[in-house]
Amino acid sequence: KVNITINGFPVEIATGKTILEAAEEQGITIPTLCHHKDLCVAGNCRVCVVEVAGQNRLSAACATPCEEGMEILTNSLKVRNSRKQIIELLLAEHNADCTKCYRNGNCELQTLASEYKIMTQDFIELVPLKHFSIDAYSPSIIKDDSKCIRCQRCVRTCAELQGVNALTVAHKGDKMKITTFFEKAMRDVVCTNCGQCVNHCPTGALVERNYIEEVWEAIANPNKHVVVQTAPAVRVGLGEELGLKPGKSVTGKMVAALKRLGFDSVLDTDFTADLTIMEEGTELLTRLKKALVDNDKSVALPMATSCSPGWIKYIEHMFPEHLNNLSTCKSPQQMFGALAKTYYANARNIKPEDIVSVSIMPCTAKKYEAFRPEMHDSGYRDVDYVLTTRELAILIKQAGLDFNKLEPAKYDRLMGESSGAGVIFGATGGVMEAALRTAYEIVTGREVPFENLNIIPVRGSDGIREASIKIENPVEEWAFLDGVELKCAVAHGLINAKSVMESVKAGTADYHFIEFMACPGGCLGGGGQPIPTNPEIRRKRAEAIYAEDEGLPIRKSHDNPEIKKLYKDFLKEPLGEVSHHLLHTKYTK
Ligand code: HC0
Repeated sequence: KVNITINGFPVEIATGKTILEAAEEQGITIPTLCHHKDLCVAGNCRVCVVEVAGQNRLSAACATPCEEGMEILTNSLKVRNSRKQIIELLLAEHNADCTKCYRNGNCELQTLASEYKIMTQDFIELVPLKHFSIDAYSPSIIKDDSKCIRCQRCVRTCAELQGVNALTVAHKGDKMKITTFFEKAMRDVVCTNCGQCVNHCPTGALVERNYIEEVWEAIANPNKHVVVQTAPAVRVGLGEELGLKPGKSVTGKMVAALKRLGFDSVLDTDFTADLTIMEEGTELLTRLKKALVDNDKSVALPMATSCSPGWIKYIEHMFPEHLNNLSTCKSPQQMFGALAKTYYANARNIKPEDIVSVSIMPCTAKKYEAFRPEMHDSGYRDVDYVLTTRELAILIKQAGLDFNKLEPAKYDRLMGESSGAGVIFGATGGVMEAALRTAYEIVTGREVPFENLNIIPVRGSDGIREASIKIENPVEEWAFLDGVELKCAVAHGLINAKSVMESVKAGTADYHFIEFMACPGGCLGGGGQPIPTNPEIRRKRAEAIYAEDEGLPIRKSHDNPEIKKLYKDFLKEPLGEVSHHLLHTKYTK
């Protein structure tokens, strides 16, 4: 411990804490721009400066550790004037057209300008705004350099969290900018569309491409039947955009809001998450049989999950020689889309061309996924528009709905029922846990004991986690698995995916099955979730997801009655002909 004073008050602080952390512990906010709890310290914006007695220069609170006897002033005249000058300088080279900015109302620079009451302009506009470019070619992300304050959070996010390095710093001085390889469009570089740069950007320099007007138009068109699906993680994020504290699940109110917005049918991606388990679980067991019984050397193991589109794009770019390791299952979003314009259309007697399929996702890469050429197996584009959790909140606000006053409603039927296993897809490790719940029962013919339904080793926030389950006394069909130790791994955040894939490539990973999610925390930390994000917020969202699972009467995908009906009436069997056509694909890039 060290003893210091902050603004004259003596406090005891754990050794190694920075001034920024010490102040936060004392309930004092020091403004920051380049600093982010997910990232290493950069110390380049200087907005967090504080005065330390005995030192001539101001110190960056984010980069200065507390030392015994330090006397710190976080709010002296000198500190305030310095911060004010830094904010003014940033504004002088920032396109401060705030009313026309997508981040209007949730911009860290705007908030600081408001708090420090920057009402005048003492500096000339340093760089004419017309020199800046807008990259709007990506289906997921818009990059507007005129809004960039060069804090480099995006660059560090892309490198430190994702290991992708699609963004970099080019040039020096007033020409310095954040750009890509050869200044190409984001669409044309290794960007995975994950949107973590969007989540970590303090301003409107990186935002999602929004499809709000397109969806309003579809809803207003009397000739269109607009179905909407909601991803598992949206229900534990949406409340934050609407003024609630992190960690509150708002499933029922969200469904009620979607009905009020005018969607014709409100359905659930969790339903196709359950379906994914049926298909992917069967695929894993089939691969194991081929490898272990038939000794088929062409079978790619470990099998990797394929539902995170940022992860898919990552493996296409970085480990293309391992594309066969991917499950052939489409993601639940795309399975839903393919079924909406076939199974659902038939059952409701609606022409598929009259259906507009909208999905609400915590993810920006889902926008890209929906546009992929593989995703037209219904004969149409399977998913027409993808909105993020943030965009849904905008719809709700534009419609003037008082979210808190809405009576919770239930999803519509046919593709709206889900199990707890479908819900936990939204957290890292959830797909693995859901798969294990079902695979255990298929292989052993015995029910997972209730007290073992929570498969704790695959939960948590460590970037890479491992679990193994020894199979004992399987049913006759799976007798070859008797005594086999099924080895699994979970990785979230592409930097962790990278290290797992390096061991797969080196032949040192003896796993059978690996869950990969592009974003830290899994989808609940997705690039389309409410801003801000940090480890604490993600932990709360995860708690809400697991609580929702525990509260549901059905917690295993194969027990979902609508899934049973789907197989009976339409698909017939997992990995059958119809499934093969609609629900599976092959990535070949
Ligand atoms: Fe996910 Fe999904 S769980 S990728 O993380 O599998 O985005 O929430 O919707 O598709 O279900 C995201 C979340 C999904 C899909 C599901 C999977």
